[in-house]
Amino acid sequence: MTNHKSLTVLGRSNSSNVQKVMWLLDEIEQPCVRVDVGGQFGGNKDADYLARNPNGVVPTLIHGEVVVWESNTILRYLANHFRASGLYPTDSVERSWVDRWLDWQLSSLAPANRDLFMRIIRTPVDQRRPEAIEEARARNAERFGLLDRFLERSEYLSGASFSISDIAVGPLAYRWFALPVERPNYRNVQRWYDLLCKRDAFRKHVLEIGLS
Ligand SMILES: N[C@@H](CCC(=O)N[C@@H](CS)C(=O)NCC(=O)O)C(=O)O
Repeated sequence: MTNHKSLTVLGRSNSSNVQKVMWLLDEIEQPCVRVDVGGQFGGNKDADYLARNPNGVVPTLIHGEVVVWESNTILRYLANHFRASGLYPTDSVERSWVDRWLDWQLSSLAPANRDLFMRIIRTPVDQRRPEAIEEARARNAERFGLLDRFLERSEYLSGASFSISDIAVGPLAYRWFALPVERPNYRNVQRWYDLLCKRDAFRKHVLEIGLS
């Protein structure tokens, strides 16, 4: 589908929530402009930013006159708008298989994953607390263990094909694999993650950005 309204993503490239949006835009071949906001760039607490996104977090999507925030909502919006039904099915049952993992990512995996990331990458070495890191590691191991059991019988998170639920969870799986922590041998998560690593857009927007 051709796009006559411009797409702008406000958010720094090393934010996992921005990465989801950039990854999907690449998958559906929609060009966009990304503007560095948040983190070291700031701007996300400025009045004009807050007028668009009252949470003061990134990402925010601007599509012509339309403003969308909450990264998983942005994924659904883009998939709907550009009719990417392969990535977000229109059938109500199949759609629920995608939605449940989007909700799981936001409510269950993200808090544990963010905690582990912040306690290592965003904490100076001399201030790191091993017991807090271990507690966050164990919570992540428990979440990925659940995923591992599910992926025993499913190629991707929402069934036989890749969807926006894989995009939502992928950047956090990258952090789990890249952070210097002990991991149980989750064969099914590893198999699924290897599939993600074959995708150019995942490599470009997640792997090549790295941990920062
Ligand atoms: N649930 C929100 C979370 C957004 C969020 O927490 N964004 C982080 C970056 S991943 C943020 O804006 N942090 C403040 C900053 O970058 O300055 C979403 O999925 O969009």
